[in-house]
Amino acid sequence: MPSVLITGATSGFGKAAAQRFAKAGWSLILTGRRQERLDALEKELSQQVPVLTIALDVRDSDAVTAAISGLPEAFLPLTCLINNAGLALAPEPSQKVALEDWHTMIDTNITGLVNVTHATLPLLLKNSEGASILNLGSVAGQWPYPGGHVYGASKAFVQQFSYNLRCDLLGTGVRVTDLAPGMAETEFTLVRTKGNQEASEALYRGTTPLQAEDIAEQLFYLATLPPHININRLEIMPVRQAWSAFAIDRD
Ligand code: NDP
Ligand code: 8X3
Repeated sequence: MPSVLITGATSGFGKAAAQRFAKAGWSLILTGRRQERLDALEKELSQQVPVLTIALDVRDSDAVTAAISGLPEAFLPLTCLINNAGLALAPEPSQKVALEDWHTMIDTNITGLVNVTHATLPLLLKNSEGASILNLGSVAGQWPYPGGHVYGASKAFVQQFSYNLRCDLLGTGVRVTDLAPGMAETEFTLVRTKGNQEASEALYRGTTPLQAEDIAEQLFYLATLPPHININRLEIMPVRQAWSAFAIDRD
């Protein structure tokens, strides 16, 4: 039975991915910080497949290493890592942002992803043919926009780290993908606005954003491709989202 480790499984893409992989019979290792949500997911999905939940902050490298090195044999070897835990903060311009918010994004989206990848690589290499690392990047990693500052830069890191990992893993059979979604309706904007429900609803109102299940479907597709195929980067937007013109400062 293949197994997948998902970070940030308590909400959005991670939760939908847990449900999608469970539907296909995969064993699940689900992590996130919110214990009660992990408990609810375990209750829901353990009727279908083996589920192990671990309350884990990806920023804590010692905790990440201890949790992953202590995974029970029943969940090994690992077939897929989904590096999904992440967040944006402070939609304001750079000059108005608290430094702490920048640090939180770097610590989570970059350091956290690196922590989990480093701890997990030996487990993926044990079952390397057809194994996958699926990293949640973003369109913000490639395309700039106002208020994107450190969030976009952290996702540019995810893209380049994914590509560089591929270079090192050549010959092992382990695939690496930077999955880069555009606007998707999850708790992402609620987190970004620090709990502003109205701002979150307003962003998605009157349009058709991606849903968490759309991304979960892409993750499952990537993880189950024939083992000789590596999709390096998969960028996906809603049809009702596109780029805009350059902004010009005028007198
Ligand atoms: P959600 O806010 O719905 O989910 C984010 C998940 O990340 C939660 O499960 C949260 O769990 C977890 N998380 C956040 N910080 C930490 C941490 N320090 N340690 C462990 N887990 C953490 O957002 P999405 O599902 O939308 O986002 C998932 C990923 O997709 C992120 O990396 C995001 O940047 C990316 N993305 C999102 C897009 C969107 O428009 N929604 C588009 C492109 C990319 P908990 O709080 O329980 O720890
Ligand atoms: C999240 C998508 O467009 O808000 O990564 O940057 S966007």
